[in-house]
Amino acid sequence: MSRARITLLQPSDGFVYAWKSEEARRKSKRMPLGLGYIAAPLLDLGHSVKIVDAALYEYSVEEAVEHALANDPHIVGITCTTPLYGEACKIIDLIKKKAPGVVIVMGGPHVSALPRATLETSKTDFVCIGEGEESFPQVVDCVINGKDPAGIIGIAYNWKEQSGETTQYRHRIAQSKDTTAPAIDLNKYPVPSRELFDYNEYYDFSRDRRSPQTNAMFSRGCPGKCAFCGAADTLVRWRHVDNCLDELEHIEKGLGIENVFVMDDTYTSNKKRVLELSRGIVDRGIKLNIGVQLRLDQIDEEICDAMFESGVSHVGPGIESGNADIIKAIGKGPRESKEHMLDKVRLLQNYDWKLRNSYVFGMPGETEEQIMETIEFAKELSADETAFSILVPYPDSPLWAIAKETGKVDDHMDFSRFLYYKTVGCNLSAVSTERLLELHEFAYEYVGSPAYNFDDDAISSGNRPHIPYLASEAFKKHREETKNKPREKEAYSYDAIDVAYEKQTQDKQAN
Ligand code: B12
Ligand code: SF4
Repeated sequence: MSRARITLLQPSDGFVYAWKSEEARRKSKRMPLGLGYIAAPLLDLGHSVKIVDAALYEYSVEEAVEHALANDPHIVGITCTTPLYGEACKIIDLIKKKAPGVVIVMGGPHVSALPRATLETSKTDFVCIGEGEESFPQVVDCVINGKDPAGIIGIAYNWKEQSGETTQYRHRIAQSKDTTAPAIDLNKYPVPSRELFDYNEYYDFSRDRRSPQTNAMFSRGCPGKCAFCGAADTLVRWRHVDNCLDELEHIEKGLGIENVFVMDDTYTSNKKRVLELSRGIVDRGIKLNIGVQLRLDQIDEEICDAMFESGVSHVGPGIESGNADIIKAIGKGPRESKEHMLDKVRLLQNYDWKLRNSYVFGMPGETEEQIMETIEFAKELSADETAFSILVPYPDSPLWAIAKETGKVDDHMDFSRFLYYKTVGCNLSAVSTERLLELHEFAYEYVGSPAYNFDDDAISSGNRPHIPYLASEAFKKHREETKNKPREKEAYSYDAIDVAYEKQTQDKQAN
């Protein structure tokens, strides 16, 4: 295969966080992991890859294009969430004007959900639908060697008078269970190429870390069924434990980064797995501040002990609502009652880690009383950080279809207001848009928890310095207090998930 010069670009998201101070914006940028993942196999094939993270430096369209074209690329690949679609289109227009020969490939959540509309409303040549590790190198091969793209799984294209959409396609990183193409094997592909990024420039202010942090992803997919989420009810695939531990070791020892946020949709989807991973981190002497997102119905004391011992310093459960009907409508599952959530949050509060509870309002038909119940519940639960989002029916979520039926959204609309905070992209609730925004402000004021990233002072409370966890006094004390306590008989199990994990583990041993 001939060598290609490729630029991978994330458009600027400055407008998404316009309400934050410049300093807070600058310090809460995160590495676009998806670009790192698709860069790695390209490098292995000998292509040259340059990253332009216009979001990190808040480049204007002109600046982004200047950086993107600086290495005279054959191809520019652009990642795109829904609100960034308009910005991405402007960048593409300017590239096509300045360098018409450059081939554009789009990927990411938004275009994976709406590939056809993307071809209709942008000047992109290709859309990679879903995971790009396998399809993108094949597209590069077609472009460089003038091949026919028709056989590539998971693409749509309008390229050189050829157009088409492959019938077999992949969903984004969350594979639908009835996917028509086999899900990619996560262990086959290299870890993200962090070295291509200005990896020391990514901080996570919300976790009070003034030192760099990076993201990692150990599994893809989620067994949950939340109506507003693109990952709902998807095939869960795990990377092998050793593979994840190697990556963590490289982050700590190779790159000298102390903070990692594991972006798995639910870190706790399988208990045995969490215990193995945690034990591995401790046994290898990896000392990192680790952040995870979890579901309350998947945790018990044993899991929490193991996570804490392994360096987990930030946990983020999705509580979502304090109203029983809304909890049900969201699809949280039979075990997520208010009582149960209260119990589990109290369990999490036994540990010296930072707890960030998140909530969402604006479900279809949700009333002001129901929203107020959520706000009261958030106050009762309390947390180091509380985040309230305003629901957006993203095109990859189950709610998109409902919003479409009501005529409130369509595939060709302006998506720049599809944001979680301070904006109502599409109001499906029973409350006026103005009132929703007022309730959102009120929620932060009333709960009194440091608002998630809302201003610099709020963020700096609840600090927890970097500590060697095994030696931590707090941990020793916790261990001492709990060691003789009978274990909670918590037989949490998503049977199908546990079976799937066993199968993947056995497959690894067989290979
Ligand atoms: C970390 C994260 C953030 C971080 C960092 C975002 C970033 N720059 O990466 C922060 C906190 C800043 C953030 C902000 C927002 N986020 Co966010 N975020 C995530 C999260 C949890 C992980 C992202 C990730 O690393 N995924 C792992 C990688 C491997 O997946 P990936 O990026 O999709 O990449 C794969 C494929 O899509 C494809 N691909 C991606 N790009 C490209 C490009 C090319 C050329 C090709 C060929 C292929 C390709 O190949 C990759 C490898 O398989 C996801 C949920 C999730 N599980 O993905 C939500 C998610 C991406 N976020 C979401 C949203 C809505 C937002 C916000 C709009 C929220 C807001 N504030 O209003 C903003 C938008 C900011 C932005 N820059 O777009 C939605 C997007 C839904 C949608 N339809 O767009 C998601 C999916 C969550 C959800 N389920 O609702 N987010
Ligand atoms: S919101 Fe969280 S728990 Fe619910 S489906 Fe999405 S990733 Fe899973």
